[in-house]
Parts: sequence; structure tokens; C-alpha cells
Amino acid sequence: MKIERIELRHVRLPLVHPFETSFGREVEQQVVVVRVDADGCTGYGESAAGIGPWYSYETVETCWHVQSEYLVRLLLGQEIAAPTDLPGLFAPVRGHNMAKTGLEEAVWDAFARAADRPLARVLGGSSDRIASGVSIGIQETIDGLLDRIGGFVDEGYRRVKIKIKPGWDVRVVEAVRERFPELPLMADANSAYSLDDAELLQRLDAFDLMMVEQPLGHDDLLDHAKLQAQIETPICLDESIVTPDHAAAAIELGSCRIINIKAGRVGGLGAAIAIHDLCQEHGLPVWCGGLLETGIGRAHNVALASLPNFRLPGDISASARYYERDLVDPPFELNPDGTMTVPGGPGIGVTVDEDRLAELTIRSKVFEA
Ligand code: OSB
Ligand code: MG
Repeated sequence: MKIERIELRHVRLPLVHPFETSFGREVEQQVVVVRVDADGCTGYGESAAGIGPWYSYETVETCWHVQSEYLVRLLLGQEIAAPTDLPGLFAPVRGHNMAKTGLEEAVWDAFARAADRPLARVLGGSSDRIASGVSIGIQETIDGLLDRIGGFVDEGYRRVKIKIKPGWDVRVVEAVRERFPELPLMADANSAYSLDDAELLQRLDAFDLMMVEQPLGHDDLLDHAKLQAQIETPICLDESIVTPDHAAAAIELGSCRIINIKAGRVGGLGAAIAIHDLCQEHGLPVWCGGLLETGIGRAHNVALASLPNFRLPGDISASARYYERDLVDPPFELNPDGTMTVPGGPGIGVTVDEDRLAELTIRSKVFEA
């Protein structure tokens, strides 16, 4: 298919609740929404980098810059056989995986629509429903956190992830476990600790956590391997796995027993599938993480999470958990059994709400072949 037109939109959406992690607090989300037109088909993708370089070095500004100055030029006017051609086209640009992902996702959506097939099936997914979890930021008080967890449990979420940081860790996990003894529970530190904290992290073993996510350095594999040898709780890596090669190294070193896959972090759905397959071969379960995506990125996450080795509930929650009004129609909703339905229509299977998109757009740019 020939890539005829690319449109970038810098979009700003207020969050329903502030989201606080060990690296900071966000009250709104900013993303680049990418539209690609090819052979009469339209596809949408999302670069969910956010405002500041906290989770990774990428920001909505670096995405805009790298896309409009470099990636668009490499893609526009190209005749591609499949979206799997994109990593090769983008190879001259080092890193900037979220910038690449917005474009790559849009091409996947257009490609699936051209084939009149759901994206989930094109990616190799077979599930009609995926298990949904929720990621809850750091709260002002433990009681406040317990209330929020209770609300999400009542809604039916199948797993709760809480954020931890020094000073908001063991006693918080203990309180949550006391109130919710059976809840599938995990904790995400977003790199807030070092190997010197091994003893503290060992204390988490008492609370039957499904896993502890990214306790140590954002680019570390070695210390995580040393830590995993000292704790019972499985380590899940997020920030440290930026390429399929990192995943292979982490598996060989024993740095983790689970991987959180985010297309944006690893450079697209193709790389996400490569990591999924590698983990499957080595017997590691994976789950689909999130970056507070709008419905566009969420739709891609849902399609990805329908692949068979996504064996654990992901950070894919309902649209209303993040945004008052999403960018897609219908918005993503939680089924009463704590699952989310994989859309059955062509491509991402949801319609982009053009009015809502226009309303939230700060700037836009069109490139034509
Ligand atoms: O570490 O998984 C993370 C959100 C933004 C950046 C990093 C992370 C997160 C989340 C929320 O935990 C995931 C979501 O609900 O989209
Ligand atoms: Mg994480």
C-alpha cells in the first residue's frame, strides 16, 4: 500500500483523576494522534509520550519534532508490503520508540481496514475478551487509597496495581492486603529503589503480590537479576525493556519473571509481538501495560492483548477511568466480569470522534506525498 497522506495532531485531554507515580504527578495527558491515509484507507495511531521526560526521555514535543522532521519523510510516499516494513524504514532514527509507534500503529490500522479484518486478528490474536486491571496512583492517604481500590473492585477489575515509592511502600501494601486479602495485587515502583533497598523489598514477600514492577534503575538489567535472586516475589520489567534484545538479555540474566509490554516503549506493535513470542518460547507470561492512552492507543492495546501469551490482566482500563469523554466511539467499557471486549469491526474497530478530536487539538500538521 502507498502511504499518501500523514496528519499529526497534538492533543490535550484533562484526566478525571490526577495520576501520581514515584516520578511525578500528572493532571492532564498530551499525546500525538497520527492519521495515515493509504490506498483509500484511513488508520489511526497514538504516541502517548506525555508532557515531561519522566517515564522515558520522550515527550509529546520530542515526538512531534522527530515525527515531523524525520520519520514522516522516511514513510511518506513509500509503497509498503506490510506494516512490518516500518522498523526497517525507521532504522536510521535511533530510539524515539513512542514517536515511531504512533506512525506504525496508524499503518497497522489502515492495513487491517484494507483487508477488512479486525486488527486483533491481523496481529495474531484470538481472544474476544481481555482481562482488565487498573493502575492506581499514589494517594494522599492510605484510607483514600483503600477507598479507591474498593471502588474499582466493585466495578469488577480483575487485578489492582498500586504505585510505590520510598515512604509509601511496605506499610501501604500491608494495609491494602489486610483490607483485601484475596485481591490479585501488584506494586509498581517506576525505578524508585536501588539494590541497597533489597532488604526492604524482601519485606514485600509477605504480602503475596503477583509481582513487583520495575523496582530498580530504568535501564538496568544486572541489579534486577541480583535482586530477583534475593526475593520471592516475581519481578516484572517495564522501563528496562526497550527492544526485543533487552527482553532476550533479561530472560538470560534472570532479571525478571514477567514482562510488561507497551507498544510505545518498544517501538511498535511489531516489536511488541516479537517480545511476546520470545517470552512465550521461554515460558514467561506477559501483560499489556498502558501510558494513559486515549481510546486510539487503547484500541491498539486491546488488539495486542488478544494474543495468547498475554496471560495476566493488563493496565487496560475503561475510558471513563481516565477521561470524561474519550476520542473514540464507542468508548471502552468494562464488562461485569472484569473483561473488555475486543472490537470485532475492521482495523481498531472503533470510530474516531472527529468533533472531539478537533476540540482537543492544540496544533496539527498535514504531509502529502
Ligand atoms: O509505569 O506502568 C507505568 C502510566 C504512565 C507511565 C507509566 C506507567 C503508567 C501506569 C498507568 O501505570 C497505566 C495505564 O493505566 O494506562
Ligand atoms: Mg510501570
